[in-house]
Amino acid sequence: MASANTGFFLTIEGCEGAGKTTAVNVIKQWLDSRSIEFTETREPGGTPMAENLRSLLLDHGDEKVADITELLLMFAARSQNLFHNIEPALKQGRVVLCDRFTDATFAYQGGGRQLGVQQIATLETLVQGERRPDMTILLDVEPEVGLARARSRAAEQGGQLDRIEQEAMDFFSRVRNAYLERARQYPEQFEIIDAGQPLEVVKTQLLEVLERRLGDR
Ligand code: Z5A
Repeated sequence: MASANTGFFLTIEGCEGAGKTTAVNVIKQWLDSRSIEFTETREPGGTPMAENLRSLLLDHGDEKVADITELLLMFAARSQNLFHNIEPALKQGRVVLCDRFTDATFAYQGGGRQLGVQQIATLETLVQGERRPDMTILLDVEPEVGLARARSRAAEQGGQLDRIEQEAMDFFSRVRNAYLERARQYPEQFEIIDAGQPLEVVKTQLLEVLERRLGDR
């Protein structure tokens, strides 16, 4: 359990349509209800420059993005977010709530793009030093289910899927497997919630995790 006055770095992960946005809102309400001070951010993004990098990464363009370029831009954005948001907030003893972090790189670039673990781990140390999430909530869902949700949401909003969302199903199966492998490797960091369940069940389990891990703040 985390005690008050110590920063706490909480990240949310999952494949597309797992319900991260929904979960982030539940967590924010819970933190507010406890008067726990928090900083919310997301990756890639979180600062003006990192948000520009996000657009470069997700927008469709004519120029094919090399896998290594994608990897380096993810870490470039992360470096900005750590410098401007995450590290200062943790030093002030705040909870940092981050929608995706480096486990997404291990899952998408490592698993999805098959870049492997080693070079990502090297960049992780370069960019983050010792910094790792204190807790990661992994919303685990079958890629077919998550993508169907993401597609229907995009259709409802009249938008289109972003560049990465347009990958083939086996890409997302590798992403999911890489996430589950990370969770197996770091059981103290990860809390897995079955996000294929109805929203109310997911929400109840989320609140149980928050009480257990952050309840004494
Ligand atoms: N990326 C990467 O490759 N490497 C990295 O290092 C990082 C990121 C950090 C942007 O991420 C992209 O960047 C992402 C990975 C890559 N890949 N893509 N594309 P993002 O997090 O900003 O975007 P996203 O993954 O596409 O998020 P999303 O589509 O917004 O998913 P979500 O937030 O998990 O879903 P949601 O909006 O909460 O829910 C989707 C819909 O499903 C919505 O209508 C909900 O009402 C519904 N929903 C949610 N939960 C349920 C349940 N339980 N039942 C029924 N319906 C539900």
